[in-house]
Amino acid sequence: MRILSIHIFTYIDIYFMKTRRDFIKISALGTVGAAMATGVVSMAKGSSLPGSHEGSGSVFNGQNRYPTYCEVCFWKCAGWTYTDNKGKILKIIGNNNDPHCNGRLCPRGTGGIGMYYDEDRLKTPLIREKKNGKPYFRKASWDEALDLVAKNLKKIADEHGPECVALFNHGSGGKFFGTFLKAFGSPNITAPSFAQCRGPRETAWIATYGEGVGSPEPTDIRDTNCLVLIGTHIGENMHNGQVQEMSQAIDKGATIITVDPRLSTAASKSKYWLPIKPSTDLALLMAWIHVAIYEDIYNKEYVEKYAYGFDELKEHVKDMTPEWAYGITTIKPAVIRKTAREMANAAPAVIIHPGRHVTWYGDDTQRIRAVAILNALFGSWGNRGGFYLKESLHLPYPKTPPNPKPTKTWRDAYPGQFKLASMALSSGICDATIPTADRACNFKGWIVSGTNLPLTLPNQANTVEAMSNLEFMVVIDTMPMEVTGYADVVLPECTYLERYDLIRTSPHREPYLALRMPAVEPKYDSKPSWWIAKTLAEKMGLGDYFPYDDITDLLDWQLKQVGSSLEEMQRIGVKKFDRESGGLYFQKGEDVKFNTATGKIELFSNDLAAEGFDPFPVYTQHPGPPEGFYRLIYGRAPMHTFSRTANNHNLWDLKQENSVWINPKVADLWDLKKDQYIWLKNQDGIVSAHPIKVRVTERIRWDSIYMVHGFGHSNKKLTRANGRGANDSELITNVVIDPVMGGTGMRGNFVTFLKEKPEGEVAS
Ligand SMILES: Nc1nc2c(c(=O)[nH]1)N[C@H]1C(S)=C(S)[C@@H](COP(=O)(O)OP(=O)(O)OC[C@H]3O[C@@H](n4cnc5c(=O)[nH]c(N)nc54)[C@H](O)[C@@H]3O)O[C@H]1N2
Ligand SMILES: Nc1nc2c(c(=O)[nH]1)N[C@H]1C(S)=C(S)[C@@H](COP(=O)(O)OP(=O)(O)OC[C@H]3O[C@@H](n4cnc5c(=O)[nH]c(N)nc54)[C@H](O)[C@@H]3O)O[C@H]1N2
Ligand code: SF4
Ligand SMILES: [Mo]
Repeated sequence: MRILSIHIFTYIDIYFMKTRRDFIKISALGTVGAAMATGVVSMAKGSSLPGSHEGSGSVFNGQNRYPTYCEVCFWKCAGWTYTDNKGKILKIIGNNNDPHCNGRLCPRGTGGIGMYYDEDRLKTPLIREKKNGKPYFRKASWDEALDLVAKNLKKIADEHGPECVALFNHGSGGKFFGTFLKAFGSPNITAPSFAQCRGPRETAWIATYGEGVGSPEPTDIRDTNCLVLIGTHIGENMHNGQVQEMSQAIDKGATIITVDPRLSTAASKSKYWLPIKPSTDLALLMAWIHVAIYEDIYNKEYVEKYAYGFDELKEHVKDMTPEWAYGITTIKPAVIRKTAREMANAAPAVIIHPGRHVTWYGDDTQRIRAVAILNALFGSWGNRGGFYLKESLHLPYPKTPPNPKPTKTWRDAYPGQFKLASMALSSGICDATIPTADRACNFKGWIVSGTNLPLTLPNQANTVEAMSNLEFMVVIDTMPMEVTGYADVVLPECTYLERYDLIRTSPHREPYLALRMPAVEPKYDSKPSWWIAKTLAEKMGLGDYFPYDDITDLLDWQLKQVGSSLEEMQRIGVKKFDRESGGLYFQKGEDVKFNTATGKIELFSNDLAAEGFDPFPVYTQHPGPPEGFYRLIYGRAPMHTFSRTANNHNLWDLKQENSVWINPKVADLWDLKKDQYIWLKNQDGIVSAHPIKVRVTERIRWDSIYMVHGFGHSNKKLTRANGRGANDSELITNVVIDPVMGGTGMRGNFVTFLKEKPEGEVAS
């Protein structure tokens, strides 16, 4: 019998408040020859500097090439960075042996060089000071800056306990700060990629299949016969391998069904585009489940063998007919039936895609549960053309002392709530930083690595208030972003092209390893995270938790445990291993024990029932726009990643600002013209800080407007991005929390249009 592995939670989590902290425009930037910190770092083999690129990599066609994996988004494609003999970076191209990219990077990956060359980069550590009551940043040496961080963290630990420090992280460097924080005594490590992104999906999948979907998603798109995309806009959402496989599937004649209130790129390539009324997808999903069961077109053999709770499900959806769903979704019953039959015809080679950014309306775990159930009815999980059974390689880690046992976690701030959240909630920790009388747990210090919280968490005023209440905040970033303006200490990380990180071990069809190594020395006075975290740990007497002198020693040791070496990986970049967990798909009739309470795929969720939630998804209505307002929906542009690339000159050249998509009927009504700049005002009276260009298009429903997230920067130090386009985050003031796992539903916000600059009303 195949026993599916237990889902391991890699992040645990926290909370808290106090000094008035105003945003500072970083003004003290400039090159500085600050002294190296005192950390003990010994020379690595063949390297002139710790973690250096020199003496490694390889020569290819007369150029030097160094393996890397991309950090412009979290698909982590492996590639090669090429330099000339003077050490100038020439290009980055994909590694042919990497299944994340198959040798081809997306435009953002190719343009990643722009991060290295960006002249607006953070160049030296900075310390917040005050002169005549006015805050400013002054340049500092690493030694001084890290001493100050150590002193403040120690003070918080002494006065409130180390658990009152939280780490917010997104990206490779966060792992080192995670090691540091756990050694320091806090379990409160969080990333916005949970409660602002795929948290509901992971929770729904664990409740149904006993394991999360994970990243990259194990969607077997290349062999699918039918791909259903529900508000997931692959093609604009540019996750490389997925986009490539989708185009392969289209070439092979797969049916694409896209459900989106907007004619997305994916919708334009689809056989069926269902322009659903936003916020009603759960009704459509339940109607599809109804059709699958009552037209008897579900996969009986699979359901009988693997699923639990079918009879109750059948009863539950009895009245959830396509006619019922039509009144809610505006999708015609005939279309609902026809598309359900398309899925059944393709089954089990059908994928109802679980999506990725799924924190929409606050009942998101239940919506994704419906997606999970529909996949189970068609037998796609563990079948070719559905979802393959992913595998990754475990890399051993050298022995370190045990971490101190924390006495409290972020969960103490939410007694009895969010028990099914498998990771800490960034929004939850942010909220618990604002002191309230009844809160058992409050946060006093934040370490922020690689996440631009004011643009990432909804309800910007709340985030700013939380930061104002902190006793201490240190930010590790590559750029002067909104978040760095609130820090007490800013630490400049070098870009991914200038550093080593941990080996990439993400799951795929086969286990793969990928190496990132520096192609050039760090510019300015920037340092890699491994060095920053290790040096800070040493200053605090926690050096034993970083049991290596140089990152290369650690990587070489780890690689040797699995029969490779750093030298080999420097030459090949990516290494594939054999699967050990069995076949890529279930064998016909194979016995499988899922990691759920019943050992089955739970159509009826015992986990949800035990916590008092509906064990089957139930559609609830969400408020629609008030008169004269339109629902604010947002998404991705293929050439940008969130807010991190807006100032990258390569990608800025491709797209300099976002625009607001408005239906022609609405544009007529408001007399709005193409390319006119307007301000957006939301239901709570918040006006966008910057104006946004109008795009009049039939591709959006009349009741909604659309914009790409990540623009509308307000940090003047971003010379290209500042003031370009509008920022959706500041307009997201209504947040509906998912009661199951604490995700922040962000699509219940509505905007209206202001044609004149609204003096006195603009947010910042
Ligand atoms: N309104 C709104 N909010 C959203 C979303 C949305 O669509 N709309 N999307 C949500 C989703 S899906 C996600 S996953 C999150 C993403 O949230 P974030 O990851 O916070 O996204 P970014 O805005 O790109 O911020 C990344 C920060 O990391 C910095 N950075 C880049 N590279 C490095 C590096 O190598 N080292 C260090 N130390 N820093 C680096 C950048 O300069 C930037 O400040 O946002 C969520 N929030
Ligand atoms: N180029 C690029 N690619 C990226 C990223 C990036 O920043 N840039 N970020 C990556 C990350 S971390 C994530 S999480 C993913 C996110 O990407 P996805 O998971 O694909 O999606 P979202 O951003 O949630 O979805 C946006 C789509 O949902 C539609 N939509 C809005 N409201 C509704 C509704 O009520 N119902 C339905 N059915 N559709 C609706 C919008 O019109 C839009 O097409 O993208 C990843 N890929
Ligand atoms: S999809 Fe593009 S940006 Fe993301 S890791 Fe791959 S190449 Fe980089
Ligand atoms: Mo995300």
